[in-house]
Amino acid sequence: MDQIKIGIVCYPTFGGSGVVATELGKALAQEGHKVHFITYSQPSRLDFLNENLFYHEVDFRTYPLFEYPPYELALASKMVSVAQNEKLDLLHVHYAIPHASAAYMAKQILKTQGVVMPVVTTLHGTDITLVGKDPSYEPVVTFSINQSDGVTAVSHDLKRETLEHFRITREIEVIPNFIDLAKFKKQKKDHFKKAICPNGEALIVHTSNFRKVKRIGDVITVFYNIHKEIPAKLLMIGDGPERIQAETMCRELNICDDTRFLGKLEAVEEVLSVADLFLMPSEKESFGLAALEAMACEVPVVSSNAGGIPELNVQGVTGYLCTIGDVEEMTRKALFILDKNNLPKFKANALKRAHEFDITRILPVYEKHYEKAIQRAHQKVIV
Ligand code: GMT
Repeated sequence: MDQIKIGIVCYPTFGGSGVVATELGKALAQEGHKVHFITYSQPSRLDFLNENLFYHEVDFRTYPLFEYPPYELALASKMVSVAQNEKLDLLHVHYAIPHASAAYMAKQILKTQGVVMPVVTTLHGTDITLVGKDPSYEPVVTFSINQSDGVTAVSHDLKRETLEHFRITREIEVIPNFIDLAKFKKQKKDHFKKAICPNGEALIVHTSNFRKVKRIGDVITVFYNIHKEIPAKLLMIGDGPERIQAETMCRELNICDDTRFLGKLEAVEEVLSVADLFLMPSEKESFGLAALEAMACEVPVVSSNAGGIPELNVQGVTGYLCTIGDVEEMTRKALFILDKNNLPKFKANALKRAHEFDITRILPVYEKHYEKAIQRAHQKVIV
């Protein structure tokens, strides 16, 4: 496709949607597109320099009258000014709330100035499955999805759920999440492994934002059960509301010596490089990007069967899928994988599966989607 100028709007945090948006922007920039990130702080993975990458900060004023500062208005205004000044060809917003409705507003303002601004919305999960279908947001989410010139969802399950809960009148294309295998690969970190597992213990890892949907308690319980059977260590990466409870649980179960909470990490792949098993017992998960990152580092996954996880983790091949909350089954499957006769095969399969989600395969799909959205937006104006 011809090189274009794209405005990307996302949450700049460690969350999966922000990671996907940032990695996509970086890959597009390497293809020669000019990519302008529009968000309230520097995205955590926007960590490299490229002449095609730009960052525009949304600054929103607080005022004594505002109990809740109107971020969406400041964002829409910023989209308008970046679109005008940088002559953007397209806006791609990640996570519907409030980015899709802010983009709609920006598009309408630009229209009054004779500018056609195609908008692509990518649905990531909780913008649909938790927050979006709440009556306090649903009409706006439905409207802004229907008004987008292109809509993508990160899994078939998320598409299905969107169509089930919203009156959607337009096509949704499933474009799965991806991984940059040039970056996310197993690194040689023997000294690190030796420091954490001095006696050759099995190393279990969990990464998330420690929210309720991640079922952190199940992670601790499964680890406790594994630890009763074989020597093992647990590394918990990330931070969030459930962390204190998880730490309390570790103290009560007397497993603190074998569990470490590492907080938010920039280079997750360094820890994943020494892991033997990844746990993802989530209640909801539209895709499970953290599991894909583990698989790219040759780490098999024991997960729940929630949402879109079955589209990634292959039963009995890259790991196992268990009923949400079935910690006994998760323990059995974890111990099976960790058996030294089984582990090498699972590790190899995990990596092989990750290759199917390599950025080099997914990037052209996004580019095609952009082309169609641009055409559609311009045709609407002619009609
Ligand atoms: O978890 C969220 O609330 C939102 C989002 C995020 O920013 O972390 O996560 C969702 O998007 C990721 C990237 O597409 C997916 O890999 C996650 O499965 C999805 N989380 C949920 O559905 C709970």
